[in-house]
Amino acid sequence: MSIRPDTCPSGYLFPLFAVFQMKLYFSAGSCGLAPQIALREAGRPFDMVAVDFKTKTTAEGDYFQVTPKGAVPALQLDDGDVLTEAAVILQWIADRNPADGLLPPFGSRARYMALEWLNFVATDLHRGFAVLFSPFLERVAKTRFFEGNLSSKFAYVDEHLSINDYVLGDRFCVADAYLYNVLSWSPRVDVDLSEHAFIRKFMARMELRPSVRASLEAEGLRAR
Ligand SMILES: N[C@@H](CCC(=O)N[C@@H](CS)C(=O)NCC(=O)O)C(=O)O
Repeated sequence: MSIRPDTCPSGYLFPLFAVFQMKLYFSAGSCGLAPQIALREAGRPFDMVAVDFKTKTTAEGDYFQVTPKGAVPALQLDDGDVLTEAAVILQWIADRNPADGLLPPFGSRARYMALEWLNFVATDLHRGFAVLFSPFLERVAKTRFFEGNLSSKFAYVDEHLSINDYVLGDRFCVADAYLYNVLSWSPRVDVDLSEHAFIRKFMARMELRPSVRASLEAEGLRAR
């Protein structure tokens, strides 16, 4: 938390707690969609700041000043601190708004199931998609990577969703927002979801949520 010494009108020094509206740094169609969905689920006010990947700038200036990683998402908190890493931002949003049930309670078995999913989406699916988006790899290498490394993961997700509406069963959590976010990239990298009926149903189910619809609209995107 940032505490800024300041002077009150009567001349005494006292700490002022700087309070800002949260800011979500994003780029349309990127992994900033999931935190945006979570913020809307939590009903938290926030501003959105678009990042230009090519120049690493925003309307405010140099994006490296916000995060030296230069990647989105980044969430500037209401005390001015900046949080990065999608899976961590999602946990922060959920934990700051416990009444919304965006993650199960600390210590519960269900919480660790949700964290398993967050980690799986981040390290297997998100990273896997990053390979498919890479400008440094030929199409043939990407196809081999998909077949060797990713297709079994899609099959796992599809099977799980065949008996669960959301990753935890019948209740939404922030891992669903992240899962939806990365799976929505499939058409952009020619991943064919036609064989994954339950993934497609999950995507359609997610797109019925007002938080998802509003987030897509805010990024100028359309439901599939
Ligand atoms: N480890 C980060 C990775 C974030 C990431 O890969 N962001 C991508 C968009 S989905 C990005 O900013 N790419 C542009 C760049 O790195 O220049 C996280 O999980 O949040």
